[in-house]
Amino acid sequence: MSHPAPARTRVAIIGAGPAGLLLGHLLHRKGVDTVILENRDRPYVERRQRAGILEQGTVDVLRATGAAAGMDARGLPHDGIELRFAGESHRIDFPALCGRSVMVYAQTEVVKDLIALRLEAGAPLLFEAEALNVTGIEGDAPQVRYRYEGEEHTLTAEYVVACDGFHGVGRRAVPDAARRTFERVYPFSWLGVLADVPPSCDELIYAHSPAGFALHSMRSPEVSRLYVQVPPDADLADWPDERIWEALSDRFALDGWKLGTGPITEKSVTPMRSFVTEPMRHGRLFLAGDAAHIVPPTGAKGLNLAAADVTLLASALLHRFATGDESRLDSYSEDALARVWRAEHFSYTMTSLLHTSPEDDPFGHRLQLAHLRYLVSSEAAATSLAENYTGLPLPGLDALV
Ligand code: FAS
Ligand code: PHB
Repeated sequence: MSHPAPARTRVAIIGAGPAGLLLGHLLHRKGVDTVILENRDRPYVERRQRAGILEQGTVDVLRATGAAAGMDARGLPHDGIELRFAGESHRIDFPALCGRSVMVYAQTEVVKDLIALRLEAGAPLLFEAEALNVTGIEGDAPQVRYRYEGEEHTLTAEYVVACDGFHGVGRRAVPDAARRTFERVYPFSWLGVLADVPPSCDELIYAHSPAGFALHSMRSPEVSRLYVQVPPDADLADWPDERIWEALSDRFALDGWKLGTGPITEKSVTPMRSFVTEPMRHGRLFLAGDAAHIVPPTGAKGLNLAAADVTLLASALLHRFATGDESRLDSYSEDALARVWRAEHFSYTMTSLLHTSPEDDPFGHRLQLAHLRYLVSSEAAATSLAENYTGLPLPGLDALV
């Protein structure tokens, strides 16, 4: 059933990924009028394979705001990860090191849960509604022009939040003179697969090998999620299932351990980049999630950064609507970027540590092994990894409960 094309709201949200859906949920449950515009259809958004790890903070905000039923029923709590290199395997014990853990619960499930909540609440969520541009952001009634059901419409709001990902239109509404971008593109990609085979491990395995990086994750006791480092321009046609399993087995190699294989049901190649745009606000336009920043997925930060952005922004908007005070909105960009750059550094460090790069040389390889050996032999080094991987406590959560 199509939704009438709304013309006015308090907060216009572009994008129904984790950022837009969670922001809409956090505001709607506090009685704030929002509209979410999503240019894809519901099946596409719900089946897009992406992240798999929720930080402690993301788990907390879903639980604290009534969006955790699916996660608590089907999520897999994980207390550690394995680092595998040079024929050795070492566990990083999160609770022992930093008192926090993570949850394995796919982004697809988080998105499905938040869409179901929004539709049950009857809050406006328009699929196949493409935002074309954002104007008036330096005034007090910004507008989103969008195409929906073959016609163009205008949505006027008090605030616009671009949660429209790396390729969205929101970021481009910030004047070039006001925008600074920072980027690093890596000389490799990840080939990710979903396979109908029980995971060969209880917790995630991050493997460093001379042939390249590999990651063994999972989606359930029956479904494995695995990644293998490939050249940046890798073509899936060159990677039949047999070659993928062979590369994974080789890179996880460990005496007495065998990788279970099975039917691959989905495969895709994801390029690797680090990207940040500053500031994350211009006038009445705010940026959140991948619209503002991208991290290489080695640190499992992308989805969790999006959740942190919108938790901070939702509490700032609620404070503004309740008191008229704009100070928290004024500090949103600076506060969010502090967390973004911490996550950028951690993701960059994990990526540089674990991947072999074409120009690598024996010296670089030895540095990686020395770093890995330090991580598994020093409590201080392992604590730093555990703190960053499980994530820092979410800002602004108390105001949302
Ligand atoms: P999203 O990109 O998820 O959502 C943006 C939404 O806006 C989309 O639904 C899009 O259709 C919509 N949109 C775009 N333009 C629009 C317009 N003009 N009008 C209306 N709607 C519009 N992170 C991890 O932590 N681990 C991983 O393994 C991992 N793997 C990834 C694999 C891929 C291929 C990609 C692209 C990302 C991956 N990420 C991973 C990062 C990913 O999880 C993001 O961080 C997360 O999706 C961010 O959520 P959003 O900011 O909501 O952006
Ligand atoms: C995943 O399960 O998709 C996943 C887990 C950890 C990562 C990246 C992806 O670092």
